[in-house]
Amino acid sequence: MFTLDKAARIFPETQTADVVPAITARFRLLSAEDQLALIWFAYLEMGSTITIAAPGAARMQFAERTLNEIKAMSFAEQSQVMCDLANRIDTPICRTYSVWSVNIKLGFWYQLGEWMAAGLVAPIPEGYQLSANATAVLNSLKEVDKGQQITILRNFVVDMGYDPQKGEGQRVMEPVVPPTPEQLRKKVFIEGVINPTVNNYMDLLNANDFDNLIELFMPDGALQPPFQKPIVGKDAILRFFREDCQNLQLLPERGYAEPAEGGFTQIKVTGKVQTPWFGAGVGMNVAWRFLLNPEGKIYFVAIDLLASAAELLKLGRESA
Ligand code: ECH
Ligand code: GLY
Ligand code: GLY
Ligand code: GLY
Repeated sequence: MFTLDKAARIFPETQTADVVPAITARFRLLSAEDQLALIWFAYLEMGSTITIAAPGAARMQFAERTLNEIKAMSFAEQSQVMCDLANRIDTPICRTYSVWSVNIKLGFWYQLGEWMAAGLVAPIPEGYQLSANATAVLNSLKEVDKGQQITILRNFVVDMGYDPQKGEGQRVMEPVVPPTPEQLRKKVFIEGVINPTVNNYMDLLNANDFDNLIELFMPDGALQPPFQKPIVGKDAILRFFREDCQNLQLLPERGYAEPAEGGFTQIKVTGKVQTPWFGAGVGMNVAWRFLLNPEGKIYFVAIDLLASAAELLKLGRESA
């Protein structure tokens, strides 16, 4: 029978974007000053080719008090706060930051970036020279595709702050948007796969219909986001959907299904995903690797960020 470990190894030839954890690890070894300057330079450069959407008010209300506190500080104090966040020091602001959902963290930095550009928050010192290592990391970052770049940038932001509970505590998240009304929903078409569970998964996630989406999973089912450990059990997966998965756009293109042992079915689908932060400006190349039980419920699904666009065409055994 399948265990979670075994399920995670279906379609083993799927090539994921290993550059993402590799660059993230090299980044972590840099000084806080280098980290902040590197992100600033990367962000400026990316801004010339892709547009980031301003976070909405519903999201920003949670960071507002901390942002105003920072805005009222001297430049020296502001720089200290930013370095503390990067160094993951135990301070009140670092603790507050750590309980925010990913999107609130991103919104917080989005605002600080705007204020840095406007001269209201301490800028990266003019003429700041990155160390040789930091320059090398920045150059590596510039070479990867946009979907990989924004994933790396997001990792940097997620990693900051000080969390005494190591992710186990209650999270501060923005309100959950209502699901898209039935008549406005669109349906995906996946070449090569006709499977109601997989199609419903895509359509319900695209409609922010998390309460129905979660019913596609087995009670002990698991979902593995890119470069993360599986999230196990319906409660935890539903929490993740509500907290991290609003307004995503899943654009599956093609797939391949085959029987697995015990009456299970394994299905690999490839396509693109858009985040509301960048919309159609960045299409991330992804694979979904589903393992369904004989009743068609999801025992396991992994979402992988692919190494390259060529991976979109690698599906079943015949292409291996
Ligand atoms: C400044 C300098 C000082 C330091 C910092 C700065 C600001 C940086 C800013 C960065 C903003 C970055 C952003 C990144 C957003 C990335 C979003 C990504 C989303 C990926 C989503 C995926 C979804 C996949 C999934 C699918 C499923 O089927 C199930 C669920 C799920 C410059 C001031 C820090 C402002 C906004 C990468 C792949 C498909 C797994 C979610
Ligand atoms: N040939 C199965 C796989 O993609 O790994
Ligand atoms: N947005 C959640 C993830 O990509 O892991
Ligand atoms: N405005 C970006 C987002 O909603 O995630």
